[in-house]
Amino acid sequence: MLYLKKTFEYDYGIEEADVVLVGVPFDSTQTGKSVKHGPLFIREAIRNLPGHDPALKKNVFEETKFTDVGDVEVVPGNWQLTRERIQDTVKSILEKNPKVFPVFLGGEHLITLGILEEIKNHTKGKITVVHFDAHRDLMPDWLGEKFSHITWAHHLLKDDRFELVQLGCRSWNKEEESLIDRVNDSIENINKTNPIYITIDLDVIDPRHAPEVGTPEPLGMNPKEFFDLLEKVCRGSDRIIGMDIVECASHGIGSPTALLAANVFKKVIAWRR
Ligand SMILES: [Mn+2]
Repeated sequence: MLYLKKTFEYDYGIEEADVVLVGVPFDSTQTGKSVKHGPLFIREAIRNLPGHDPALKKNVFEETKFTDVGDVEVVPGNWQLTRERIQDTVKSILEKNPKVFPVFLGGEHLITLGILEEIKNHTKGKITVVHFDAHRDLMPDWLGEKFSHITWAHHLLKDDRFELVQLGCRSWNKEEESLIDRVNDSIENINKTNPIYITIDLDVIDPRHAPEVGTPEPLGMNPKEFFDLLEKVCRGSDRIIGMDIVECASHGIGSPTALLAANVFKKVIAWRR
């Protein structure tokens, strides 16, 4: 008998899994607190979550086939090489199982760009990206650098395969304002037929509840408001094709921010169809 505790009690191969978990511990363009240990502490929080959800009257972890493939081996200080490795990893996963629901744990927000650049090659038509964040991340560059955690959404908007819905934003630079009219600000405006990818910067939640993030921003939502909004996007939807949870700057066990992230993971898996 092997007495081993993994992230999930049920660990399937990529080919047969419903959900694949991938860490992306990249933080080279981060300007605030380091977020490279986010995947480690979110995983630890997931490991300690009960699978049963009293509100939904089901055990989410028993009803879903999970696989945790580990972390992408990122190249510190080099986005282009890291981007290739993210894309190769996403490509391999989706070639093995086109129906699997990939969940990425960050790491800084720039990783979302690499993930989506590959996901679009495996998806038909436009993808609606529902982006929860205190910030818009629409800067054309940061200190002359075009690829940064606050420029990734600018790149995304230039690609007509994507439409962007930004929720919870409360802080941005003057340079970003010329692009705001190309972004939706309400879930009422979410396209009713497109596949949906969800990206969550944990700083969308108020720093009182999620203090360990790369760039905390006051006057955010409380967790209840956030989860209610997320539920409206996800509940009963068969259009959610992937998700990432980024900017987790946890540095220890029992981190409230990692615990919130773990609950986001569980709830979205439970709500989507
Ligand atoms: Mn942010």
